Amino acid sequence: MTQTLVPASMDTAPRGAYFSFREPLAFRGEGFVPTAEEPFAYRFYDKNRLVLGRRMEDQLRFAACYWHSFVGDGTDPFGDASFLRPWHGAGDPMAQALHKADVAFDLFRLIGTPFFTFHDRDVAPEGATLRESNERLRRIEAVFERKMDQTGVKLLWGTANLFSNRRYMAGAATNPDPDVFAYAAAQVKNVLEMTHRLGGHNYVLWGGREGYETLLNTDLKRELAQLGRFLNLVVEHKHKIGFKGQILIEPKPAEPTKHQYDHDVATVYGFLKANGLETEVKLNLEQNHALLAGHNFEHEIALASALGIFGSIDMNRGDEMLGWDTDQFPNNLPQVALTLYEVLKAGGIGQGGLNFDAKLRRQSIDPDDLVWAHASAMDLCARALLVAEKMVQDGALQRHVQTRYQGWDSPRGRAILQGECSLETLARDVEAEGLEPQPRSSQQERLEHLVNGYI
Ligand code: XUL
Ligand code: CO
Repeated sequence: MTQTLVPASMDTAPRGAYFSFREPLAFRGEGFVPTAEEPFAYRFYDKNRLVLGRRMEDQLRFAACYWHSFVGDGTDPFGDASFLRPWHGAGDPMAQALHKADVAFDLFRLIGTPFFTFHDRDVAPEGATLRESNERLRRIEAVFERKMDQTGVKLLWGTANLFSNRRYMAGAATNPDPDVFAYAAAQVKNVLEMTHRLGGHNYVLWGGREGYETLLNTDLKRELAQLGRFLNLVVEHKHKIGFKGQILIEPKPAEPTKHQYDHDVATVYGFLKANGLETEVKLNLEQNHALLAGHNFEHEIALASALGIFGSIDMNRGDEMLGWDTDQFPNNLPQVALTLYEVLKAGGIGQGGLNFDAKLRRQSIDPDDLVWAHASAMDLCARALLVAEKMVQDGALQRHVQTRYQGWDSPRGRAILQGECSLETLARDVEAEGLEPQPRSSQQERLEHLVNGYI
């Protein structure tokens, strides 16, 4: 049955109706004292403040995500929806999609986030056919265009949901059935073009179902080849339509599948190399995905940067005691400071951004909890950026690293790296010189003390 399509121009909720906050949150500085009239103001997020020569807003490029904040209903494996948003439950799904868009853009306005992100299925309900789904998406696109125009909020990235529908249970690009590959390709084509029309700065592919549960039913080699083909098609189409944004893969080791092909930065780099895509595709790194892969976030950012594939960030956190993807809002200052230090060392966030791929806890059921969660996370990141700025400006950490490797500037160090030595010549020199290298302290504790001083 076809659902009624509500005209794109019909906004269903007056601005500000959903949240008790009415006016955009202000920056009031560190001395801010909350009052009943103004319970929250930014203490650190001063978007125009210059940090290492760039406006804070441009250094951080915050984005709020559609899925957790407006689609998520608080359901967990043991319990039903707890948020009870007015656009959830029974009702005309297109009218609900419009209501959701009104509230989403009102949140963006209140917290002052310059960007947002979405999956196709977050913003418009799936239809009976792909054509119908695309038509519905087109209606929402018109609403987005108008709202983006009115608010100045921009699109950090769009993406296609290739994991929720049961057709994708055995994968999208890596499905044993080429019809599913074709369907996924058609879906990505549509969202990539929509992202392009909306001026998106990036397009993300997260392969939640691109993996497997057991080798007993899986041809791993074949699936990897399919995935390589798929990604090549995406890159080809990007160039065909003239999309200037970055194509980003988002690594994650597991969940929902047991083994995911885009495990971590190193794995994805190997995959890109094998498919000749290492200069075409970059990475969207997520804090909690790094932890699940057994790395810390800094490692993943530093490695991606070293390999030239650092693209963007999904900013959230896990829980030290839980080994699954809890997607919590960031709240740990030292952790985020070290993360942003690596981002600054990587040359900044570039065309990417800090997307809050984070969700409220199931018991945070008030509409205003969405405002508090985002605004607190933004202020925390701003504070962390100021710490990272101090780390860069002071330069003591960087100087230590430089000194530690300065031997490589010696004639021997250069000769080795320039390929002027062989095992034979090195062995001869060591013997002739009676060489005995002298170990030096790496001073980890002193450096950790320095970092605590910046915080
Ligand atoms: C899943 C995840 C996704 C991607 C977009 O863990 O992070 O939400 O960010 O598909
Ligand atoms: Co993510």
